Amino acid sequence: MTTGIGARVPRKEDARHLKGKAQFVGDIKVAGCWEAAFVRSPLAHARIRGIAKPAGREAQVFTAEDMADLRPIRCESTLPSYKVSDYPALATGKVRFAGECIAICIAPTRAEAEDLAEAVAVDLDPLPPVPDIATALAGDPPLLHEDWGDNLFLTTRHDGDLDEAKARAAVVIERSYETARQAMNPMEGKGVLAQWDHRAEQLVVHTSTQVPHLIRTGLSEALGLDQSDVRVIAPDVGGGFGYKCVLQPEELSVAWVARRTGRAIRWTEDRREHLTAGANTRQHSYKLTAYADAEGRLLGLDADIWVDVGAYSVWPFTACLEAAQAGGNLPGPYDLGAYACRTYSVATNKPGFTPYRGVARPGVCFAMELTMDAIARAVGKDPLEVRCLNLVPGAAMPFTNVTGKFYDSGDYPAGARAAAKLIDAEGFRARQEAAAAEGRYLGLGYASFTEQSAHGTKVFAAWGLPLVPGYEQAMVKLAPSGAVEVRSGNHSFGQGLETTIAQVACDWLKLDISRVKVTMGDTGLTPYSTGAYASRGMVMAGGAVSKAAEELARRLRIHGAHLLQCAPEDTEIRDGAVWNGQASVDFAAIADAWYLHPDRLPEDVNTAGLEVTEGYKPEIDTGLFTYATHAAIVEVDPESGRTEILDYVIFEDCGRRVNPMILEGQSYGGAAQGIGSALFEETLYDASAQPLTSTLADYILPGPAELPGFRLGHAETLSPYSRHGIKGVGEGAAIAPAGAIVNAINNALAPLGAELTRIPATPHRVLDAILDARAAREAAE
Ligand code: MCN
Ligand code: SMO
Repeated sequence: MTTGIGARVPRKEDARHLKGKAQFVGDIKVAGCWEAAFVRSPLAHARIRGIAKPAGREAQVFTAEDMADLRPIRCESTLPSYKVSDYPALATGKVRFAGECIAICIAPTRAEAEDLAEAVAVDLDPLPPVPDIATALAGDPPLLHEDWGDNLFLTTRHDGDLDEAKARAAVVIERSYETARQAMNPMEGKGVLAQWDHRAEQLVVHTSTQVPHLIRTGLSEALGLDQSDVRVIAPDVGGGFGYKCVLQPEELSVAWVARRTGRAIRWTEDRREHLTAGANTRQHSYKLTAYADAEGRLLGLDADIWVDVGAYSVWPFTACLEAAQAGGNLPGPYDLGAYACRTYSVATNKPGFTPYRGVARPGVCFAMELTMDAIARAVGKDPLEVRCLNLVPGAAMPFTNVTGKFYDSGDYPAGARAAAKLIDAEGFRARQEAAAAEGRYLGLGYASFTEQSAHGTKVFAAWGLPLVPGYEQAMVKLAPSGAVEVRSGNHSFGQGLETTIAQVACDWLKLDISRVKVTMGDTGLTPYSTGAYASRGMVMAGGAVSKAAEELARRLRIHGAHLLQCAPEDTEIRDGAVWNGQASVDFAAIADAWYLHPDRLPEDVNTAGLEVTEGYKPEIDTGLFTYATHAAIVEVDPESGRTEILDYVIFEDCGRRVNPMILEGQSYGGAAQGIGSALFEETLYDASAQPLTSTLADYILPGPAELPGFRLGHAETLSPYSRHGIKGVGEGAAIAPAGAIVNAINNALAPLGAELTRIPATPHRVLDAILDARAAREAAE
């Protein structure tokens, strides 16, 4: 069986996970390691009058005053109107959200560190809080960053001329949409362990991250150390989902204290810290006006998008990634005529935004897909037909859309039709009618989207961010035993890269995956990589491994040919050996010749040996666009407001699939998170910006009982612009569920005239929509 590209290989990493032998930050044992706990602000907005350390324990407590030499997290961008926030590791002068770190306490155990944290007295002078966008933008609001003059991190505009669309429009759809604030909830929270290595003269930081090399860059800049004085190791990571691709203030404090005290220090995020202080994302408000002709063809779209991004910009993506991406991605997979959009990244007294699987697109897909259905209802057509009328067809590829996005390949309407077929949309009508006859409410909904993956240099450079991802390097080496070693500075944190980059190497070197050892995530052992986010891991790390493995294969054939006494052109690689006709020399013999018996090789042998480092970037910077349509059938109980998902299909095209089994897992997991957004998950704050959802009893995650048996379909349109035609897809399945499910709910409730425009679609909101529709009907009668 081949274990190369396209094989359904079980994941290499699963054995250690299933046996409980994996090593997360919390599993690492270091002699003399102390644990850290943070004193966190009880108020959302306040001036710090004073901090009193407990008497006799001063040496175990550190505040911003102690860390005067530590630079704050400062994320610049050259976008016009962007305002920079200084995000200190420990609050300085003022606190800007409940849960912000004020002091770090260290002790031999976490329990002792927490006791110490409770004994620290913080004197706060409350300031009026900014709990939401309305307060932030009201006349003369309290200011988070006084020198700004307002509470806006950034506004962006896309100006388009809508006059013709307005003049020609047969229908005009105006809607407001809201998506909830959320937390990512990876199984493993954030964790960091820092220690000074006297022998290497390095700060060694084990941290639960998707981006080890980036964290090294960020830490060394903030600490004022040379990058070579810092080694970052990401061990096993129990999920990241975007939360773990930014530099966190706790990482800075722990690193600083370890350096100052000379002691190993660890902090392990607990669930309450995660839910209240760390992970905030997703909260968007939309006001859309869509202009369409009588057939349902979109002529123009006008949009305002507000994003409640919290108090501080995260490094290196800023607080504005969501809104800027939302403005650029709202048109989605559609060829819409004219487009105008304004976005507002609004500062509030909440934790700063971090990216979350799909970044902005779950919100824009929800808004756009509900609008498509509203157009379909207005022109009296099937929502699938209206979609197909507007989706970019295969014949138009490659296609540059209205915001300048370059759709590299695929056939979007064909994908939507395939999803409809898979869910048996035709048969559904009869099913819906039969259910209606029994007084039951069934609905079918679609959502289509594109996922810009592995977008790189020019896209990020245009935002003027401190980090512009570019070339990715990887090393592939023939080990003395004849096995293969792959080293990548990217990381595997659940999405399976550890297995799939090995598969890419197997593809060139034609050996079984059990013979490939993968080392990732250690800046001391791997070439620079900006890491895995924006669904770039497979394309970038896979591309670099592919190039390096190809070159190693070429060198192996040269060495093998010499040992076989033939020309390299007359050889081929298979079964872990170089062959010339019936004669072969296996990799172990080639390795033996290079490492231990170079006398068997010619004098003019390539001295670069059997260790190859190559770099890679796709031929275009604008990204490879994966696309998909999700379709859901739901039943809504109008008495309780409960929604049950009866069927759910995903039809997706991510180019060449490296491991179809892993991809199924990516779809299931992503869609589960999307269903969380659609029906359950919501981080709530009260009017004083106090978090209300601080446990998993308040913040509702979907479990197996709430999830449907997903059914999947695939097309495999190779991208002409990436190695092997691969496109990224890790975020995709999280993008569409809210659109598909709420469209299905609205389809089910159409006989009652109810329409939901807000997620999560909790029973309470469903009932409200039904009651609102009834009240409107009665008022009209
Ligand atoms: N893959 C494949 N063939 C392709 C594309 C991808 O087989 N054509 C597989 C690869 O195994 C790859 C995985 O799918 O590892 C996702 O690939 P890719 O789209 O390149 O995404 P990244 O490797 O960059 O992973 C990050 C991405 C993002 S941005 C988020 S957020 C997310 C996601 O992946 N976080 C995850 N999926 C996750 N899955 C898990 N279990 N945990 C997370 O934290
Ligand atoms: S949110 Mo994924 O790490 O781009």
